[in-house]
Amino acid sequence: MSTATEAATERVVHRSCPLCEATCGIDVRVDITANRALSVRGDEKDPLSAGYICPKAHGLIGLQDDPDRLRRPLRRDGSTWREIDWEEAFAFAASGLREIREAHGANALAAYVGNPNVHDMGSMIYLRVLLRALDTKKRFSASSVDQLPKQLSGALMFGGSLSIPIPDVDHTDFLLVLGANPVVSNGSLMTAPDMRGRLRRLAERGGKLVVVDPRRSETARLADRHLFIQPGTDALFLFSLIHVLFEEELTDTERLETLCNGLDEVHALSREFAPEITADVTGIDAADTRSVARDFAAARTAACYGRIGTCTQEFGTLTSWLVDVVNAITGNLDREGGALFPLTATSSAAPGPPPVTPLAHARWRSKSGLPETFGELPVASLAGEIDSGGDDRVHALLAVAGNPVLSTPNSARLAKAVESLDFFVAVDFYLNESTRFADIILPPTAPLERSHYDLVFNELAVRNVAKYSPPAVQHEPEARHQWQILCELAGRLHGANADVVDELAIDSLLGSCVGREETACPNVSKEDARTALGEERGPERLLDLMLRAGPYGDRFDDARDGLSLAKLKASPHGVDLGPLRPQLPDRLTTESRRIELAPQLLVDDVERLRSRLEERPGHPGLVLIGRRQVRTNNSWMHNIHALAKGRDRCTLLVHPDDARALRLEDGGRACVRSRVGKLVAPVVVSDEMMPGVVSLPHGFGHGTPGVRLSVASNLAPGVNINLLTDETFLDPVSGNAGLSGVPVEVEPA
Ligand SMILES: Nc1nc2c(c(=O)[nH]1)N[C@H]1C(S)=C(S)[C@@H](COP(=O)(O)OP(=O)(O)OC[C@H]3O[C@@H](n4cnc5c(=O)[nH]c(N)nc54)[C@H](O)[C@@H]3O)O[C@H]1N2
Ligand SMILES: Nc1nc2c(c(=O)[nH]1)N[C@H]1C(S)=C(S)[C@@H](COP(=O)(O)OP(=O)(O)OC[C@H]3O[C@@H](n4cnc5c(=O)[nH]c(N)nc54)[C@H](O)[C@@H]3O)O[C@H]1N2
Ligand code: SF4
Ligand SMILES: [Mo]
Repeated sequence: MSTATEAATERVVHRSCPLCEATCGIDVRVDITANRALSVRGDEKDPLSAGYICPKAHGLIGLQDDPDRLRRPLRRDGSTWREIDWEEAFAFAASGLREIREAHGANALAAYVGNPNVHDMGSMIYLRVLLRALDTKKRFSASSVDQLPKQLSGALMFGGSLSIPIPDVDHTDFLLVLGANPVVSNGSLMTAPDMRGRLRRLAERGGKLVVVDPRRSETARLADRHLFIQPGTDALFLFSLIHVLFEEELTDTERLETLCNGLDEVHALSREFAPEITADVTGIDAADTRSVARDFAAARTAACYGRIGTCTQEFGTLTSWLVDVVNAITGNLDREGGALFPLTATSSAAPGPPPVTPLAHARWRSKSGLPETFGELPVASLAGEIDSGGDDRVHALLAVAGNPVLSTPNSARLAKAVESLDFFVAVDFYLNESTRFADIILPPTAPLERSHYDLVFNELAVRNVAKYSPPAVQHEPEARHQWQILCELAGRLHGANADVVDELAIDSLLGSCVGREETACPNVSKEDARTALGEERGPERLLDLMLRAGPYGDRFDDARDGLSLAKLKASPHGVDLGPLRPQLPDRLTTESRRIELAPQLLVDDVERLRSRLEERPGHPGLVLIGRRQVRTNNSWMHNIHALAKGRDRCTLLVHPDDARALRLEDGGRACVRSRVGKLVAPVVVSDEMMPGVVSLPHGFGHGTPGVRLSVASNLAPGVNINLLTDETFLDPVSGNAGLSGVPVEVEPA
C-alpha cells in the first residue's frame, strides 16, 4: 500500500487523483508524524497514466490544508453559522426533511447530486441507497448540464445507461473530435490521462487528428486539420458526413448487418443533408465535409468522438447518436482502433446474455414538461419546480456535492428559488454560492482522507485497468466520510440505524452476485461469501464483492487466480487488464438484442433539425460558448491559491472582426446580455474564435456575499456565465441544458 522512504517519518502512498476523469496515478508523500500530505507526484508505474499529472493534482494538498474547508457541521442561525456536533446535525437534517415529507409528500423533497460524487466510491455505492430512501420523483443532477444526451443515445442504441463506446485513441489511425478539448480537460467519457502525449503518439504512428470546434482550442492546435463550426450545428455536419459515406459507397457495414436494425432508415434520413445543403448553416465548406468523410473511411481504423460541446446544445441527443452512427457505418464500432466498450473489473460476469434494460425515459415530466431520464429530471427545470407555486411544488432540497447555483442555467432565478426553500440540507465541504442558502451543511472528509476505487471511470477508460486508492492521511476522529453521511441520512429518513442500511446494501448485492445459477458465483453460498467479505462496514466489502464476482474475479475460489480487493491492495500501482477488445453482441441489452441504429425517439427529432436549416440560415447574431482551463475544476477549486493565482482567466474571447464591429478593445470590458441576464467581463480579442462566437469559462462568480471562500472571492472571483445561459434553451429530447450556442448581445461596458 505504501513504501517507506529514507526518512522513517515519511511514506509515499500510491493512489489515483479523484479530481477529473483522467484518474491519474499519484504518489502522495506524507509526513506520518504530523499526519500531513507534503507533495504529489505522478505515479510512473500507474498502468494508465505512467507518471503524468496536471497542475491540479498539487491542488489536492491545498484542498487538504485549506482553512476555509469545513471540518464540522454548520447550522444556520439567522444570518450567521454555528458549528454543531454530528449527532445534532443528523437529527436536525433528518427531522427537517421528514417534516416536509409528512406535510407535503415525498415529491416535496428534491435531491441534486453534483459531479464530485462520481469521483468518490462511497458516494457511488451509498447515494443509490439514500435516493431510494428519499423516494422522490424530483431528482436532479449535474448529468443534465453534461453528458445526459450521450447516455440517452447510448441507451437507445445499445441498451444501458452507460453504454458509451470509447474511442481507442492508443490504436486508432484517425481521430475525429467534435466539441471536446481533451488537451485541457484531460478527457471526458474517455478516461485517457496525458492526451497531449497520446495525440503525439497518434501523429508519430502516422495517424491523423481532425478537430471540429468553434474555437481553435488547445487540442485543435495539435490537429492536422481544424474546422470552425457554428455552435449547435454538429448534427447537420454529421448527417452530411453520413450522406457522403453512403453516396460515395464508403461504408463498411458487413458485420453491422448481422448486429443492427435501422441501417436503411439512417441511409434514407441522410439523403436530404448533402454537405452542400448544410454548409451555409454549419459554416463548414461542402468540400471540407466531403474530404473528412473520405479520409475517415479510408483510414485503416478511425474513431469519431464528441463531448461537452456536442451534448450541452440544442441538438445534444441527435448529435450524440450520429457520432456513434458514423463509427458504426464505417465498421469502426466495436473494433480495435475504433470505438469500443470497456470490460471493467466490476462489470457483471453473470453467465448468459445480460438482462434487457427497459428504457427509463419520459415516465414522468417536470412541471415545465421536460422528460425524466434514468429516474431524474433535467436540472434546467429545478427552479420551476420550486418557484412555480402550488402545493405540489418542491419545498426542500438535499444537495450532495453540487453547486447548482453556479453550474446550471439561469443562475439568478435558481438562486432566488433556492433561497425561498423551506429547508435545505447540503452535503459539502465549502460554504459557497449554493450552500450559503442551506439550513445545515454536512461536510465529508477530503479526498486524501478517504479510500477510492473508480467505479465509473474505469467503464469509460481507453484501457482496462483496476486500482485501489487507500487514504493518504488520517482524518480527524470525529470526521465522517461521505458514505457514512449518506448511510446515516438514509437510515434516519426511515427511523432505521445506519448499520441496518449498510447490511441491506451488502445483502442485496450478494443476492445478485452469488448463490444462484444466474449469478457469477453459483457455487458459493450467500453465507460463505458474506463471511469471506468480513465484518468491516462501508464501501470496501461491497467493492470486494464486485471485484470477486466480476469478469476478472476470483469468484471466491482460492484455486482461481483472480482479482479481489486483497489482490488490488497488494498491487498499489494498479493492475493492467489490457487494451479494449470487441464486446458485441454480448454487451447489447436492447429489447431486440441488436444495435438500434435508428431509434424512433431520435428519428422523430430529425424534423426539428430540418427546420434549423430553414429558420436560421447563414449566421445568426452572436452566440456564447464555454471554455475550460488547465487550472480550473468546474466551480470548486478556485479557493486553492496555487490554482487561482496569476492573470484573470475569466475573460470573454472575441474575434477581431466582431471586436471591431462592436467597438470592443482588447483589455477593455464588455457587457454581455442574453434573454435572462447580463454581466460584465474583461475582453480578450483573439482570432482563435470563430467570427460570431464569443467564449467565457464557467465555474466563476465567487464574489457573492455570504460565501466563505477567502481566496476565490478575493483573488479571482470572475463572473458567472450561467447568469446568461437560459433554462428554456435546451435539447428537448433529453432536457439537457443548452449551455453552448446561447444567443447574446455584446457592447462595450
Ligand atoms: N455554462 C456552463 N455551465 C456548466 C458547464 C459548462 O461547460 N458551461 N459544465 C457543466 C458540467 S460538465 C458539470 S460536471 C457541472 C458541475 O456542476 P456541479 O456538480 O453542481 O458543480 P461543481 O462545480 O462540480 O461543484 C461541486 C460541489 O461539490 C463540493 N465538493 C467537492 N468535492 C466534494 C466531496 O467529495 N463531497 C462533497 N459532499 N462535496 C464535494 C464542492 O465544494 C462544490 O460545492 O457544471 C456544469 N455547468
Ligand atoms: N481543467 C479542467 N478540466 C476539466 C474540467 C474543468 O472544469 N477544468 N471539467 C471536467 C468535466 S466535469 C467535464 S464534463 C469535462 C469536459 O471535457 P471537454 O468536453 O473536453 O470540455 P471542454 O474543454 O469544455 O471542451 C468543449 C469544447 O467544445 C467546444 N464547443 C462548444 N460548443 C460547441 C459546438 O456547438 N460544437 C462543437 N463542435 N464544439 C463546441 C468548445 O469550444 C470546447 O473546445 O472536462 C473535465 N475536465
Ligand atoms: S488530469 Fe490532473 S486533475 Fe485529472 S486526474 Fe490527472 S492529475 Fe488529477
Ligand atoms: Mo462534467
